[in-house]
Amino acid sequence: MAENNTTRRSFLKAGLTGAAATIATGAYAEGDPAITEIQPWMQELGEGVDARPYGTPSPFEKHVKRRNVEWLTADPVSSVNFTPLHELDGIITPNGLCFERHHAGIAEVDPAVHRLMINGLVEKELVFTMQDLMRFPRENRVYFLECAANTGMEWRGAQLNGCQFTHGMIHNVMYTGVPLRYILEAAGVKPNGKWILPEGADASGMTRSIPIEKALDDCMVAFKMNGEALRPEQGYPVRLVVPGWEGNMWVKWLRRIEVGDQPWHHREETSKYTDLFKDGRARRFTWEMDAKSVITNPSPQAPITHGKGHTVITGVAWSGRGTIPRVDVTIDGGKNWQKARISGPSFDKSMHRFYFEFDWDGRELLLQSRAHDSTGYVQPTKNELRKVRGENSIYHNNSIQTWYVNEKGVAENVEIS
Ligand SMILES: Nc1nc2c(c(=O)[nH]1)N[C@H]1C(S)=C(S)[C@@H](COP(=O)(O)O)O[C@H]1N2
Ligand SMILES: [Mo]
Repeated sequence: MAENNTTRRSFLKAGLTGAAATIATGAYAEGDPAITEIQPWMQELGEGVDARPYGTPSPFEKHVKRRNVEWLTADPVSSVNFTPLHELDGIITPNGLCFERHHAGIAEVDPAVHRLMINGLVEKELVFTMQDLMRFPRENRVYFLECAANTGMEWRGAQLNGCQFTHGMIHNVMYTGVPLRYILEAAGVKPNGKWILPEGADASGMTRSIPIEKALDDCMVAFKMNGEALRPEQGYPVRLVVPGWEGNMWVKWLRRIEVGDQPWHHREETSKYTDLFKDGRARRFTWEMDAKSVITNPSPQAPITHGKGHTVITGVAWSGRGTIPRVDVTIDGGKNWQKARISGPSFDKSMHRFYFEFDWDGRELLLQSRAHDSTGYVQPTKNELRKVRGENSIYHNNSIQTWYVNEKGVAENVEIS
């Protein structure tokens, strides 16, 4: 076995060296019209600067969009769509492509009449306008938001064919906002104030109990995403940011924060967002998102179309407990693992981008990635996770994903035991 590993490793290494030559040469095809013909866009003037006051992507990028799975939810206003992870690179999710999860549709809130109230166990109950919020010191931080139900349809077997659908309930955004601590300090939390209850201004009036330690640690009241105002889909004009914790707690259209001495045990933290064990007991208050990763290319929606030879594997990794110092990749279903290359900023509780380049011999592949986070935690296999948590869950499936790639480069969602 050890010998087999070594042979395989040195083979892959040789592949990498060979690949460098492939990158350097783009083959010239005699008479290629893309070279010899003058294209239409070179023959006429383009549009002027007044044509696109707010820019949108090229019409050739129309396929890059959020998608939903029709059978998954009964009605689009209480539904979810998915980030097209296989179309993205780097670590930032563009605003128009951030997945959406609404319990009562998109609230279209007028910021002029929107207020944020702080009440309950505070010295002084306060009501802020948007302008009041802007007068606190602001911070800029990049965080992922992952719905606890991301990958939830995969517990019992491989189901959805594409990383957009299996892993697309996540986005990674730079938020501008006010540390929640400043706002709570302005109101003065009483000594028995141990929990907060943020509430949304949409028709669902969503609420979640959050321990005061988290509220005073790194939570933010955010009004900008990636530099511009939050999109209505993401909670315009203001949302709560709860770094590293499940998406459900990131209350959108934030209108009120109540301070209390115990959790409220509302719907979203009792019947929902709890995991049922085999023996009927439930695992609840599962706030932190465990380390996870997925290969986004190749994947079922992004097959290998260039044939064998130099091939780039890429994907994303994240952890609710810190950074991702290491990601491993295997192309043979876990027999041999190699370190991937992480490129781009490594922020706390933010997405990381990894790459793995290799020389594909055209044979079938079983692709997997495995994240290690800064606490030393390693992403589990599906069976390891099932052993601990059973199969009743929807939430917190952070197990290793497998893509099978056939000789033609077509990829499929599979499970290996
Ligand atoms: N007010 C309000 N906040 C909400 C929700 C909601 O329906 N209403 N959905 C929650 C859930 S379940 C998730 S996963 C995230 C989704 O955030 P996004 O729409 O920006 O992706 O918002 C959370 N905050
Ligand atoms: Mo969610």
